Amino acid sequence: VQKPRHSVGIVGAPFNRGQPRDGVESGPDLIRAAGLLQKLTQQGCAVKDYGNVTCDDVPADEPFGCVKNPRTVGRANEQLSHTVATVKREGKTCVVLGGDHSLAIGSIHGHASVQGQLGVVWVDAHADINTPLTTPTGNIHGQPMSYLIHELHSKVPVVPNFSWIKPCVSARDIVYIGLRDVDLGEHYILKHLGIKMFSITEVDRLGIAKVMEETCDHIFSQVQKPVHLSYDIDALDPTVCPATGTPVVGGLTYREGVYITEHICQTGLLSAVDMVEVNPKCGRTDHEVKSTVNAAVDLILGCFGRVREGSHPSDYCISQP
Ligand code: 4U7
Ligand code: MN
Ligand code: MN
Ligand code: MN
Repeated sequence: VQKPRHSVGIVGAPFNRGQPRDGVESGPDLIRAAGLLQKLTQQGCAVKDYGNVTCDDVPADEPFGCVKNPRTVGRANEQLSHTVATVKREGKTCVVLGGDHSLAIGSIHGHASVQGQLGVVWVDAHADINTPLTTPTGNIHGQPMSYLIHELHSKVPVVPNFSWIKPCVSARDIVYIGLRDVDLGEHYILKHLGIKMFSITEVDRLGIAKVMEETCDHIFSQVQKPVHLSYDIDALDPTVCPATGTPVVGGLTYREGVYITEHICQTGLLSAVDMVEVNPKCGRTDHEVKSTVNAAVDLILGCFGRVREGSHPSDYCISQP
């Protein structure tokens, strides 16, 4: 009997109150229905499904300033933080299936509560670093990083049901990949804090292989640390992944997207993954939904040892004539 290559814990986070569109709450079950657990098992992983975290609406959830659904999003993330902490304490690599990207608050918080200092690789068309004061939309899926970064603590007011959150990530431990729709306030924050980013322009200039080398050089420059990969499906081009709430033209190719996961897997330090913003109701056809869900599955498989050249078990023998 071979030792499993990876021990994986799956958590569904069907959050949808971090943004205005219906449908994103179906992401976890759709990704499971596309065979994620079976495929991970086939490629030699030990997989445990922790089910879905509940995210019931808090009644009379009035906006806080312009921040929408604060109590619902805050409470759901507190639950998720506890669940992710459990998965990490059980020694597994945690995969959180979204749901909108507000779930990164609970996912990263819970991860850091067990592992301490993390490297965060954020793959997205967007920076999701608006504060409750800079947000142009009030949607919390555009804000998760602002609640988590030590250096922004004094700039972020305490939102109702967010008082449990302790900033747990340092600006120098973050790398962004794929950015192409960044708000004014976000760009100021990124530059002011000197956060490492590879916008889609740098992906064009350097190529994805160099981007990933430099990403790992940056994340591991002082010490090796566990990596949290937060993957927004809208990082990929909308021709590949159209079924998402905030598509932006000119994104990563499927191949670049998968290469990111293969490279992070190779470090041996991947400790948690978020796969977020798959929204079947934003697909115009069944084909668009399938293409988006299948890409999400392939990205997760790439995180856990799938290589495109193919592979074989170490005890494999070909038959003799
Ligand atoms: B996603 C936006 F203004 N920046 O804050 C905002 F453009 O998780 C979009 O990356 C956020 O999909 C997108 O609402 C959030 C907007
Ligand atoms: Mn608590
Ligand atoms: Mn995005
Ligand atoms: Mn995002």
